[in-house]
Amino acid sequence: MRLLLALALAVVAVATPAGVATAQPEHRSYAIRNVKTLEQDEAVRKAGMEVDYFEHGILYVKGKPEQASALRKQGFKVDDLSLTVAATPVDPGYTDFAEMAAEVNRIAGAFPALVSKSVIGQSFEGRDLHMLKISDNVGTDEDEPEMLFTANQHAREHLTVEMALALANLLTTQYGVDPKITEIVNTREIWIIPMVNPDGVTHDLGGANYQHWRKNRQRDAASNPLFTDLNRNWAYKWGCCGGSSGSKSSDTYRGPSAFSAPEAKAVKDFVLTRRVGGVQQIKLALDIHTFSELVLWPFGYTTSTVVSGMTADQYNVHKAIGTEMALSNGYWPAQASGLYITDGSIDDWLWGDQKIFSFTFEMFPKESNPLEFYPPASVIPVETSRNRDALVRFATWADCPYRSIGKEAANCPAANDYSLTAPATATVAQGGNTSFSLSAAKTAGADQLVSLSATGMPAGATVGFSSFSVPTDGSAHTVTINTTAATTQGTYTVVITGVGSAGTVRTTRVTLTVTGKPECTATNGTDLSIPDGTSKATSTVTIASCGGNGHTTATVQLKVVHSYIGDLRVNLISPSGTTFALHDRNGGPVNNIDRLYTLDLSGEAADGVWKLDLLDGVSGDSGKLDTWTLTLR
Ligand code: 0X9
Ligand code: CA
Ligand code: CA
Ligand code: ZN
Repeated sequence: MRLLLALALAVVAVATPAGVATAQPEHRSYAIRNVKTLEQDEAVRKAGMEVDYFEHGILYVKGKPEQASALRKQGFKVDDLSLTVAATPVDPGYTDFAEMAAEVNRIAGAFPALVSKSVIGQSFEGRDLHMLKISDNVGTDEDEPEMLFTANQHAREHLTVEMALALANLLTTQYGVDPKITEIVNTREIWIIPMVNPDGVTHDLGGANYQHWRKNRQRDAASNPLFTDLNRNWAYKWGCCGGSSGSKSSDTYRGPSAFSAPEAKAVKDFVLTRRVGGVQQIKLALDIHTFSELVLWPFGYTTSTVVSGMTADQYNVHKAIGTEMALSNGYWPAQASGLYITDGSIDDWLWGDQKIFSFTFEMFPKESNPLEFYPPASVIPVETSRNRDALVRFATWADCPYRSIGKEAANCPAANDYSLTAPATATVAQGGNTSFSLSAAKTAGADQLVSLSATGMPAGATVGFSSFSVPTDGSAHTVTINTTAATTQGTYTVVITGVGSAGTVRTTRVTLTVTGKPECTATNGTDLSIPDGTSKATSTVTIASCGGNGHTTATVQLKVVHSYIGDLRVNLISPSGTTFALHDRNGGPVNNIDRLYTLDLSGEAADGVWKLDLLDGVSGDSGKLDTWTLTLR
């Protein structure tokens, strides 16, 4: 339960060596073990402790040392988590407020044609909230899809400001160098707010050691603390659902009212200025956090996927774009509430209130370790460049996020428009070919001539069109997909793209199933329980007469039902004994795995017994292997 544990520890500025001046904790964090019954739970609450959350039979609470000793006398095992946090010296390699301000000014000065800098407001303590706009003709509000990047709502998540600044540097220094970056800067308007919580950052970096500080530094009229978790202060379903705290000392204190925090309010007010003629210009947003290596999307306040304010299509767009980014950067994709319920978070508001497709990154590290939020600054280059490709892909959807599910004609109509239609599915035997019909039909404006192409084909397969250029008159044309004997069996999403003579780009998607040599694939669908703890479960399949080696793009389709996949390791072991890691403790507390893994098995003889090892690693979880299918060629 790593991310949550880190969250629970955070409010307490602790374990600094004697003599070092630091904020004294008002409350300490405790873990109360073996809370099994409601009566025990009740006893803890009666002792006056504030419950943060419950996980793996452990109740994480905050309270006073007297309350902890009272509970110990009643027989509870109460661990003082404060004592487990090591003092970590501040690493000067991270960007502080003054350095961030200098850097945004430097970037704006160095690229005046591409970058403009502004200040969207002030923090509680009066620090400027700096923002960059990056686009061609940056001084003009062009009719280009806009994107918003925010970072460092949480003070101690210092890697996030580095990510925001690295993105600004990427977009500027690579302009005119990297064609993809040039295209993004020419066709989008990108807003970057690298440090949403400068007071918190300044506090966190203000001593010899980090302060483990998360919230802002707000105080009430009497100067009493009103330190607020900015990512619980947004108005959409604010405080609705147990995903934030009403207690001022809590690390997830939501504030006295929505947008009570000046930093959240300033970002909100800026976003509202991007409504032009009633149309929100910002189409995509990313809020950057650490840690756990996750890509999250709304809603956080509910575990329902489709709910009032989120249609199935809208959920699927979030999922498609989020999953694409996760496949690029190696993070785990999930709906935000799969982690834990949050209410009043920025992404719920950006979507729920403004219909901006919004995402949250939780950056490095994947797991908690003694360093938690504070990896050495030496990780900055690798952990920021790691997201480069994911962010480039992200930007490509900004013109019409619905394109990610092939529904742009319905959702992003153009003046001159047409829809492409093909069957939803097609099946082809390995080495054979299949044909289906395709048509382009005008829905608005002028007739167009549409040139066709396809992506997403299996390796070695080719596509043919009866005509590469078709009119938007609805007439039927033929698409043929040819495979070879080496084409890997499996399921593919073939995206057929049309570019109309008036510039309108439309796509249609065909789910293509390649049925292969049946001797080269095997399924074991027998449920296998995964023991809780350190002994592994092993499932096997036997490939008897495939012959030769596996393919470079062999696959394992894996379905696991498990309460905490962040503890789970899943390895594939070839007949010769080589281990291939499929899942290595990704995804934190997210439930279940239902995923296709692609592996290079070309160095492994196909025939023999293939094993799947599943190891839970940590106690407190239960689960089972549901089914798995190995496809070698
Ligand atoms: O709790 C949070 O705000 C985020 N985790 S962190 O450790 N960086 O504090 C997770 C937010 C996930 N929920 C939503 N994005 N809605
Ligand atoms: Ca522009
Ligand atoms: Ca604009
Ligand atoms: Zn955070």
